[in-house]
Amino acid sequence: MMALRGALIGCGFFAINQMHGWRDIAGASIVAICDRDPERLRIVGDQFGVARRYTDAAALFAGEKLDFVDVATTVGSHRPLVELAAANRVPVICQKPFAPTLADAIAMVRACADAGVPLMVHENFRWQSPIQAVRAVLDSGEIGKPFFGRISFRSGYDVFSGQPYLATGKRFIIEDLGIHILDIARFLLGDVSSLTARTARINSSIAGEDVATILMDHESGATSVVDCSYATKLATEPFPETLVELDGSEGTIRLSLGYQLTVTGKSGTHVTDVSPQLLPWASRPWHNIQESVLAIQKHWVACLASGKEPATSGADNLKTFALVEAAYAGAASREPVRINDLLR
Ligand code: NAD
Ligand code: 89V
Repeated sequence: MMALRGALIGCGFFAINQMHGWRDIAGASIVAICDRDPERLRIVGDQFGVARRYTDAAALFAGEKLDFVDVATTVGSHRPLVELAAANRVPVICQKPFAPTLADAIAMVRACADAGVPLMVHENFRWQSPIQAVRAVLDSGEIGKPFFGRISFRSGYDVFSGQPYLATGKRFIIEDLGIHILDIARFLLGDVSSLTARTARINSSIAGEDVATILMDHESGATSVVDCSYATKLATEPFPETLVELDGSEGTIRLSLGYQLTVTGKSGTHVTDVSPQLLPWASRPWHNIQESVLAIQKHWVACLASGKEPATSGADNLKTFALVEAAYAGAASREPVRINDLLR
C-alpha cells in the first residue's frame, strides 16, 4: 500500500513531535511543509529531510497533491487553514485549541462536513497510555458504574519558556491545558450537562488565569471535579501528569504520581506501573505527551484507511470546546452553565 501523502503547516515548538511521530508511521509520509517563518521552515525541513517547502498555505495546496494536512499553528490561524483544507477537499488534522471561539469551531466542522472532508482535532491527552489504561479498567466493569471523578493537573512547571505566547493571552489555563483535562473527563465519564467554574491568576506576570476549578454534572449522573493549576509548587514536580480518581459502585481507580495505577474492585486491589514508554526521540518529562502524539497520528491513519470517524473528530471536539466556553462564562458569572444551551 502507498503511504498517504501529508503536509505539515506550522513548524514551531510542538510540530517537532508531530514530525517525529509521522516518521514512525509507515502508512504516512510528510512530503511538504509550510511555515510563514522561513527560518522555522529551514530548521524543520533540514532536520526531517523535507525538500518541498512553502511560506504560504494557499501555495502549498496549489503545489501539492495531498491525502491530508496536519495543522500545527497556534489558534488564531486554525479557522482559515481548516477552511482552506476543506475548500481544497483535503482531510485535515487541527491542533488544539481547535478555534478561538465555539462559533468558529462550529463553522469549521460545518465547512469540512459540507466538503465531505474528514476532520480530526489533535486532542492527544486522552491518547496518553496511562489514561487509556484507566479507560480499559472502567470498560472491564471492575469498579462498576462510576459516580465520581476527579481529574487533576497541578504543576509549577515553566511552560512559558517553550511557549511564550501562553503568557500573553487573556485566556490561559482553561483554553490551553484545561481543554485536555476536560476532554479526559468526557472520555472517562461521558458528556456533561452543566458545570460551575472558578478561576484565579496567581502569577502576576502573565495575562490570563493560571488556576481553574470546575465542578461538572455528567449526563450519566456522575459528578466530576476538574482542577488545573500552573501555580502549584510541589516537592516533586508532576508535569505533565494528569492524576485521576474514580469512584464506582464496586470499587475505585487511582492514577497517582509516577504513573501508578491502583484499582480496588471486584477482584481485590491491584497496583500496576503504567508509565509511558520513552520513544527513541522523546525526552522526559514530555515523553508521556510525545507517546500520545504518535498514538493519535496512528489513529488518524487507521481512520482514513477504514473511513471511520476519528475519536477526537471536529464534531466530538465541539463538546469539549463547549466546556471551555462554559467554564469561562461560569467563572465570570459565578453561575452554573448548561452545556446544551451553548451547543444549540
Ligand atoms: P509555535 O508558535 O512554536 O509554532 C507555530 C508555528 O506556526 C510558527 O512557526 C508560526 O510561524 C507558524 N504559523 C502561524 N500561522 C501560520 C500560517 N497561517 N501559515 C503558516 N505558518 C504559520 O507554537 P507551538 O507551541 O508549536 O503550538 C502550536 C499549536 O500546538 C498550538 O495550538 C498549541 O496549543 C498546540 N500545542 C499542543 C500540545 C499538545 O500536547 N497537544 C502541546 C503544545 C502545543
Ligand atoms: O498540551 C499543551 O497544549 C501544552 C502544555 C501541556 C504545556 O500545556 O501547552
